[in-house]
Amino acid sequence: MSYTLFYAPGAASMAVHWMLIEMDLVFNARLIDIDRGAQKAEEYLRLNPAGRVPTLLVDGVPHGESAALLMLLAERHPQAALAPAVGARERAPWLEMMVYLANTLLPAMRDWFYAGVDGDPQGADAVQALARRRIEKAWDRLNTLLADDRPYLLGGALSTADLLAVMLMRWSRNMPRPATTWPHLASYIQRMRARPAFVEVNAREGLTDWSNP
Ligand SMILES: N[C@@H](CCC(=O)N[C@@H](CS)C(=O)NCC(=O)O)C(=O)O
Repeated sequence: MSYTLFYAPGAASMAVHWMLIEMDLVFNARLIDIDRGAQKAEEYLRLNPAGRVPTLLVDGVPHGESAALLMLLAERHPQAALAPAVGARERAPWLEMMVYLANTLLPAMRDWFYAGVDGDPQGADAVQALARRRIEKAWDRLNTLLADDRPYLLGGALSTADLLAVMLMRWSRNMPRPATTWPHLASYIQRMRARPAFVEVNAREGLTDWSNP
């Protein structure tokens, strides 16, 4: 099995990068400078027609979409146990959480950061206001879930949902109300940021602005 990840520091590729490290897999990492538009280069568009990161070459075949890549990796490496097995009690809540994060929270984040780029700049404020409301509703929901002191989103075991959620929580760090201001999210984030693989992905991506003191 061979993997090459095309990533940008702190971008939607981060959860995939983190998972590859968490699973201790051998992979290549290729930096795409999205600030300079490298995601729109013809060569990259052949791999990822949307012109976005991440792209993961799996045995030479390109695939995109962060949540799908996390689920695919979990399926290809069941021994890492980052997804509940088919038929397990936690399988349905895991599927539900992955789709919720990918389908509700991630697009709201995209709207928050790209309102004036993906849409009409004149309407950007209204798009951002709605995005903010959706994002904060998601933090309310996850905060309530974690109020029973479960260590991970699905209960007792780390899963791809944690990697995706924590990456998204990181993105809120400069928002008016960052995820860290919700009490149960704050302690969850603290625990997740202490994971050696999270520390390592930050180091490899050169990120220093959202780590534990
Ligand atoms: N739904 C996609 C979203 C990917 C995405 O929006 N990536 C951003 C970085 S976080 C990107 O590539 N931005 C550059 C651009 O849109 O030009 C996923 O989850 O993989």
